Amino acid sequence: MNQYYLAIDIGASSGRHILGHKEGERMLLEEIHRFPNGMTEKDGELIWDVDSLFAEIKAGMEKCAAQGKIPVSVGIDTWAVDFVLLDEENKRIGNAVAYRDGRTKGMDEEVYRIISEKALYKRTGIQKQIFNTIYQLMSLKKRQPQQLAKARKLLMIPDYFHYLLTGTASAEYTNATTTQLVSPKTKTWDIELIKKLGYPEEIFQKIRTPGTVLGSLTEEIQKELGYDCRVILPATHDTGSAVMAVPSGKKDILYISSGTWSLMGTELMHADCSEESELHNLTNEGGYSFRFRYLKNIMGLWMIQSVKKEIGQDMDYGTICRLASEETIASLVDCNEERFLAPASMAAEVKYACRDSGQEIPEGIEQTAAVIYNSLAKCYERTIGEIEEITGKQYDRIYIVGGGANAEYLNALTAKATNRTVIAGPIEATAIGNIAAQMIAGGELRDLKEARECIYRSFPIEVYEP
Ligand code: LFR
Repeated sequence: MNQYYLAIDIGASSGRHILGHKEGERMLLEEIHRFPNGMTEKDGELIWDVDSLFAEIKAGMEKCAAQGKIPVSVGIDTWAVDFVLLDEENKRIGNAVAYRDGRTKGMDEEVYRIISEKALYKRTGIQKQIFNTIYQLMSLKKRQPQQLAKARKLLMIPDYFHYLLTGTASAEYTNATTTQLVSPKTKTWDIELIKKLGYPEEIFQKIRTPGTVLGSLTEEIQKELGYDCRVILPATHDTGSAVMAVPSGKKDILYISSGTWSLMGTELMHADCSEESELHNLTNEGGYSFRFRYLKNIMGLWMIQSVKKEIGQDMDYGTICRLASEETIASLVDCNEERFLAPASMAAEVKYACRDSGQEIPEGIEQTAAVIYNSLAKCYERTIGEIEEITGKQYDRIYIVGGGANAEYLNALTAKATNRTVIAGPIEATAIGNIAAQMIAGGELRDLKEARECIYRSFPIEVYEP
């Protein structure tokens, strides 16, 4: 009998249930359920529909049983930084506001009135992103203090779903670090910082590391699904899970976790909270077994996803890549400018950026996509330079994992722009990393190194030479 482990991986644009099991030395996957996700507008806010998402979570879990493949354990990962607040009856307060919502505008200044930007970086090692939880909470404190006053629990999105499944509230470590309220030294909430900012310290739950068995399903959920299984925490931050699935057992790896965002970086055993690191806006996100993901957020395929959505036709990413590859437009934009975070129209914003910098203005999806892909590759090149400078190490290859690893044109451009070998795959890295954490906890894999070697053996990769 196979032992199945269920990863529920929900990204900003879609979610999926993937069952994994081991056959000899290899890991095998089966996709059980897939569903769309996206931000919607409600009460003038950009929000995630967490009720529908939870219904999808259960629907996928039901499908496992219908196929006779009841998992021994399940774990959920999602994007980072977003959260919900629960009141004393454990009812949700307000919307699950999405990080691209404009509520954090100006909240950086409010935070820096209390603690300087430099001191904050030194203390947390987390890069400034205007959407970090710390700024979202400041917006609540300033504009909706009644919500904070009523709150008894703060749960990050995956913690919330795990809570609905088990009735146990916790704060999974890798995702908690993205709040910018965790100390990379003590690896727990920086209570002094939290108090200083005037956030209610009692709403922050006990931090637990990936691999923790959170519990079994509540009786109510068991009745609904017709079975019980254990909930085991993976790295609930999707990027944390994706980086676990980099197919290499080596120590110094350079990766891009490519999806809605391109997260480019390496792993460190100790956080680098130096001024130089801050200057480059590099971050030290908490990872599996207390490794740090030392990386930079690059705007990524969100830019392509957005222009694709705007043209409103059914054009697949393969076609967009092919059309872009036939263009010769040389204009480049700085993908990391805040203007691309949530523009009214991405295609228009790319045009404006080209116009503002006196370059050729792209026309049509083909040229717009060409500008975006080339700009991303350029940004990767710059970022490698920064990381090599700071770590003093040299990386001769780039591992691209996640959904974006199938953007062949971008992979080829990346190899060329960076003059490095690109190794692309696995595409389902996030779900694979999630499953790996469960398999390690379940004793089917020894540790992360063995998991990565198993992943290397199990999934196809594509190699691009410069
Ligand atoms: C990727 C990701 C990034 C995080 C961004 C916002 O899906 O989790 O790591 O910076 O989304 O949460």
